[in-house]
Amino acid sequence: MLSEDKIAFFREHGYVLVERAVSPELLGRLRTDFNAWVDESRSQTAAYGETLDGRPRFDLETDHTAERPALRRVASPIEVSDAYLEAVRAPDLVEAVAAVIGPNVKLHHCKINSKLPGTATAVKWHQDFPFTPHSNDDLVTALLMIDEVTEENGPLEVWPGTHRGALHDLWRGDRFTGAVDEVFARTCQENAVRCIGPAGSACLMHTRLLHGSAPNLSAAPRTLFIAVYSADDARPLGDNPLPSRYEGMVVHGKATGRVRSTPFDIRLPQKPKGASFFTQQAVTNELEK
Ligand SMILES: O=C(O)CCC(=O)C(=O)O
Repeated sequence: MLSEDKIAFFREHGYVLVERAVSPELLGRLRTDFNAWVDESRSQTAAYGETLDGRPRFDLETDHTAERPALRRVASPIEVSDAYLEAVRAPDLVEAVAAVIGPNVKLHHCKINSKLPGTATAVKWHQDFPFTPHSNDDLVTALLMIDEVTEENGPLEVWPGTHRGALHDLWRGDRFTGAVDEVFARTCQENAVRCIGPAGSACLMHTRLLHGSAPNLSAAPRTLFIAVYSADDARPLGDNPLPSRYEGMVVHGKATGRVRSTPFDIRLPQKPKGASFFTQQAVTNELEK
């Protein structure tokens, strides 16, 4: 169980580190499956595979080559790997999530974000809630560290406490870019705290917390299995950006048949047309030139 101190830390800062969220044995199988996907990606030149809505499951960074693979995203790995399906309902992980959003918890979507050594993959500053608005904001993004996450390998960076502040606009004109504007991003960076930890730890992050991450500058991989969970009475208000047959699966407690609403006012997101939100965020590079 998450200690009272850790629960209080999450309430205050909007994130918390959970150690040993999965067993070393399961961690080994998660790595094995991911390494097999990396090997498979060497023979590909563009995003490939298929998920429930017909978009690619495996997404490649623009600098991907057979010699230096840059597999940056696996969408809904739980549909193609027993190990990831086990991890998304790992008892220690989901109990920690339940400790911060209440006993009845369901899955919204999940993915792997990978930064292989020497690749350009980075994540621009954003909040998750504008991607996945729900009737209330009791949502947690759990980032399970498949590799050790260090200061150098492109750790998640958060601006503590911002989950208690405003929701930010991730639109530029008629484009949903999934990123805050360049000027505000600099302020976010000035306030950034890095979330590092040993493999097998998970960072639980409130859906409204501002966060981003820089490229991997090390020789070691940085692989995160990211699962978004909600309280059972938080009902989705937009399209799921990564629909899977496991959407809505109860991972802790029970389905209540209830809806709870809290007031907020945001523009609904656009679903990415490409394999992942990386293509949406890349639009800002053009807009900011
Ligand atoms: O992969 C990362 O470093 C960040 C992940 C992220 O921003 C997200 O899941 O919303």
